[in-house]
This record gives sequence, structure tokens and C-alpha cells, in this order.
Amino acid sequence: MNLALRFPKEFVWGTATSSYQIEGAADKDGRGKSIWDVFCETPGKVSNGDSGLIACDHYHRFEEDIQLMAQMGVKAYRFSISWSRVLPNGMSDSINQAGIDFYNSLIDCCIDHGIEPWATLYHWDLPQHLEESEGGWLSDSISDRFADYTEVCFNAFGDRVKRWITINEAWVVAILGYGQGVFAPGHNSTSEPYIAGHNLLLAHAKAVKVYRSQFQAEQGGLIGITNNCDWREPLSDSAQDKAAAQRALEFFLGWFADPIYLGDYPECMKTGVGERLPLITEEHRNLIFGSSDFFGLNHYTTMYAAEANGDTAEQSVYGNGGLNEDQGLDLSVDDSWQTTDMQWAVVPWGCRKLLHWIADRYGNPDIYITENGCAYDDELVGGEVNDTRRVDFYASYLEECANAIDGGVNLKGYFAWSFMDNFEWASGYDKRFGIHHVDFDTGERTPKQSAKWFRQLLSVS
Ligand code: PNW
Repeated sequence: MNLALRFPKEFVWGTATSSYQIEGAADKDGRGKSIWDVFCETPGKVSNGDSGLIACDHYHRFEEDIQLMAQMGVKAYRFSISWSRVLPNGMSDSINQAGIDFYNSLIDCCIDHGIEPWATLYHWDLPQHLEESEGGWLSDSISDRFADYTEVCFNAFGDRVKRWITINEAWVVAILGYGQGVFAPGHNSTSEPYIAGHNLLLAHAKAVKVYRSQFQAEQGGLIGITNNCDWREPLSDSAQDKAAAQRALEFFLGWFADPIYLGDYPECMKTGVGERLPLITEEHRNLIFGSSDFFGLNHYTTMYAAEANGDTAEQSVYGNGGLNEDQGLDLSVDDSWQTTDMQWAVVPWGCRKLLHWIADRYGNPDIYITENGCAYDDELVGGEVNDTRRVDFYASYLEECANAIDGGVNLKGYFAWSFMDNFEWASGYDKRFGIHHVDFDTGERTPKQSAKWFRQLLSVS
């Protein structure tokens, strides 16, 4: 059966981006610095010394970008709001009107083109001032700063934005930012990730409380969090390897989803992390439990998990799996699996298994895949980018999404990462995730074959 017809009529098809990766204009119109501006200035942290200073210049070219989305036929655009563009020093007592104006124009442009704006409130670009004055995600006060900032956003944009995502990928912030040090703010610690993770959860929950108590009834939107998770397949049928894979998933996704859907951290984390794992007090639980109207999921790849014996795979671009020692497991990949330019394996069935795992563990919530995609460096030749591997990637992952829906999973939407090639964090501009090609010298956008493939798919659905 035609792939498009396997998805319900009301399925939300979209593309996704984030502020620091595409906007540029980092020093324009009153925007304050974020931790990523500073991280990029630190020698050796980002490939080629790249930064988001100019990026895709979406700040000036957003109308063209929304038009390209409209041509594709997508229903939704997931973008993120730069905290320091709205509040230059992160504090809600000083609002940058130019920042508010920019997001107003962007949101209006989406709506004019029949595209529903999905706004992420935090996609890693913490105002540098809050890093310096409060200690960033390690501080007890940061979740209140975040709640104040989100209130400004609900006030300014909530009349038109009906889908809010509080935090993008707390796992990445915690593990890559505070554990492995490969993302801002670049700390290497075995305890800080758990503190940062706890504060990210509290920040999410406090923002949801603000929305629900002051805005939701009147504005009528929904709010949730997006977490990322790979699939972990047991390396063998042994009970140990099955337990290792389960543990890996609980450390990855359960870390953030269990408190929200089940009210506490997973048991295996309490055991494995011990005193380094903050306690979810009664007060925290009251805030966090039940604090998501939908389940946002970013999914990229799959690895095998096995009981630890020291036999771990070579690291992929951003390292594998987190603080593996806490989890007592080894990760590996199958030599037969294809990989993307990130060295992430292409394993479509892993996506289906993960969707079922979420449905089973968390009471079959409404799930939105808010990111899925791949990096391939296909060249622009004669005005075309023939990215057949990306087309195959999307076709095969969407096939498994359709299978999951057939199997009873409440998957309600899917956002391709990314709308266009952009600043891929520590990899700079070397890794191209876009379904639109960007020439970073001229800013010119070109729809790749994959964008045309989506257009065709969506014309049938
Ligand atoms: C996500 N990992 O990042 C982000 O939400 C995007 O901003 C990013 O461009 C995209 O995926 C591709 O990297 C991730 O190591 C970074 O597991 C690292 C991991 C996962 C997601």
C-alpha cells in the first residue's frame, strides 16, 4: 500500500530546526550571548572553528524558508526560540522587543502559509549571563529563571502557538554538555549530568505549571517535552543481555520519561548512580508527575547492548550511550548495518521497537516524533542534490512508523530533521542533515531529492 495512505488523515507532518543552528544574526538586534556562542569561541571545541554567527541566516531569510515548507506541503514547522534573543541576559525584567518582533513575524508567516507553528522553548542556547551569574543548569535557581522566560513567551506568542515543547533532549544537555564535555558548557563530570538533568526536569515542570495555570484554558494549546532515545537491542538472547538492553533504555529515556509518566527515576538508575542521583522529593514529584500533554521523541539510531565485559564499540561522532560505567553495559553495532556520516547506524526496525517500548511502558501516550533524519554529504550538481540514501532512510523509517501505528502505537506526527543543512553543533557545517541544501557562502537553498520525495508523499496523504 502507498506509504502515505498508511498514516491517518490528521497525522502531523512537519520539518524541524533550532534557533542556534539556523538563525545567525547572533550579534544583531540586541540578542544576548548564549553558551553556544562562547563554546564556539573556545579553540578545539567545534570543527573548523565554525559557529552559529551567520549559520543559514534564517533570521533574515525566514520567509523564503517558510515558502519552501509550504511548497513541500508540510502541516507544521518545529522551530526553537532563542532565550537570549528574547531576554538578552536571561532575566525576564529586560525584554528585547526586536526578539519578540522576530518570532511574531516568523509565527505569522507560518500561519499565513497554513503551517502550524510548534515552538521549542529550549534547544540548548542558554543565555551566557545565566551560565556566569547562576551556574547554568547546575544551579537551584535556573528552573525558576526558565519558568519566567517561558511565561514571557506564552504571553507574547501563545495566542497563535498551540504546541509548546519545553526542553529539547535533556539527555544531550546532561550527558554531552556536563558528562562528556563535547557540547556547551563543556564539562567533564560523572556527577554533574544528574544534577543538570534534575534541574532540566524541574524547569520543564515549572514551565508546564505556568502554562497550565495561567494560559492553557484561554489559549487552548498543548505542552510537552521532547526526549531523545536510540533503540537498544540485546546482543544475545541471554537474560543478562536482555536486562542490559532494558537498563540502557531506562538510563536513556527512562531518566526523563519515568519521572513524568511514573513519578520517579528508574530503580536501576537509583542503584547504578547512587548518591549522585538527586532525590525526587514529594514536592518535585507533584510538579513533575503528569507534566506532559504528549510524548515528544527524537530518534536517530540503534545499538546492541550487552552485560559489561569491556568490549565496547568505537565511539560515534558524539560518543556512545552516556555514562556506561553507571549502567554496567557495553554497546556495539552490527558490521552489516549501514551508517550515516555521523557513524550512526541505519536500523529502521529499531524505531518501531522503541515506539512499542514507549507505548507499553508509559500507557500508550500520544507520541510525536519531533526529529528523525540523517547526515549525508551529497553534492549539489547542476542545481540538484540526488540524496538517494536520505530518501531511503526516510522511506524505511516511515515504513516502520506505519507498522507501529498498525500495531496500536498512538504515533500522531513526524518531523524530519532537518528542514535544511545547518550548524551541526560540535561538527560545525561538516555534517549535512537537511532535506534542503544550503550553500553556506551564498545562503542559497536548494530542495534536495528528499524534499521532493516528501512533497510527493504529502500530496497523496
Ligand atoms: C539532536 N547523541 O542532537 C538535536 O536535537 C539536533 O539539534 C541535532 O542537530 C540532531 O539531533 C542531529 O545531531 C543529538 O549523541 C545529538 O545521541 C547527539 C545525540 C542525539 C541527538
